[in-house]
Amino acid sequence: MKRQENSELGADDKQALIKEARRLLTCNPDSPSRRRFLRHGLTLGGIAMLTGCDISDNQHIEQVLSTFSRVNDRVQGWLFNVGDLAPVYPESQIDLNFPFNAFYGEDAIPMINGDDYRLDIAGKVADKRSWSLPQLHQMAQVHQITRHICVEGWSAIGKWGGIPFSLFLKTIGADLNANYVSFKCADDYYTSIDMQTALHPQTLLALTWNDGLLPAKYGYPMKLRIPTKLGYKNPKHIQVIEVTNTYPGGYWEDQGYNWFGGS
Ligand SMILES: Nc1nc2c(c(=O)[nH]1)N[C@H]1C(S)=C(S)[C@@H](COP(=O)(O)O)O[C@H]1N2
Ligand SMILES: [Mo]
Repeated sequence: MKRQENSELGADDKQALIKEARRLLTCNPDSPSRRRFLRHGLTLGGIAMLTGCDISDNQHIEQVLSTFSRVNDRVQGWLFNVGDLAPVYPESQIDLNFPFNAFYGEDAIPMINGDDYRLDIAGKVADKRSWSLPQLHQMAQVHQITRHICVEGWSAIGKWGGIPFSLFLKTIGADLNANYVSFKCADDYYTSIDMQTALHPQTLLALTWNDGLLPAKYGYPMKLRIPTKLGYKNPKHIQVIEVTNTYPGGYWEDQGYNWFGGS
């Protein structure tokens, strides 16, 4: 399936968008999202629309998410402005009991030996050499505190550190005009993102969580942290990164989850 991002909205898309916006406006008459929506009109980003609703209320998150999952990828691509930043939070708001989630239980978390771990690079990339963990840790590292939002109806704030993914892609000589970056994980999970999201300033190849090594349950030795995307677009235990023009899909996306998966 070929996807188009940021292309002109068709009449059907506009109809769908207006319908969803109307639904959002009526979801809670007193919510900040309603006020924000009225202030920003249709230029309001998907992020603001989502976080504008009371995000500490899980029922409300689910309500808003189900609204968004009915909006197609193209409309989401249009709502999502490349420059929009996901909210960041102070250290005091970090959730120390961060939830674990995967398509299996905690007993099946892949145990990866960091000493012989290699990150493989494939596709439209100039330098396909694989990476060891020490090599990755030697690259420039940044930290960010953001909210992870899962479609199953929970969200939590965490601190992740690692390499800005745009820097990594430039370092390996990735074709930045390619459409997709795909990820294959140690547990057979896979997902893919559009190049604009890959290059977003907050998209991080995360090696740490709360200033320590990324724990096994959260994706050791490395995950992609994308605060502008829902949880299932954040692959853990990454083994292969591929730059491609062929739509790669994803574990949940191939079962009907929205591919764009913006938050
Ligand atoms: N490799 C791998 N990555 C994955 C998943 C998975 O099952 N396997 N689940 C996704 C989903 S649905 C969520 S909500 C988050 C959960 O991340 P956490 O365990 O750090 O909370 O990981 C995402 N990435
Ligand atoms: Mo999730």
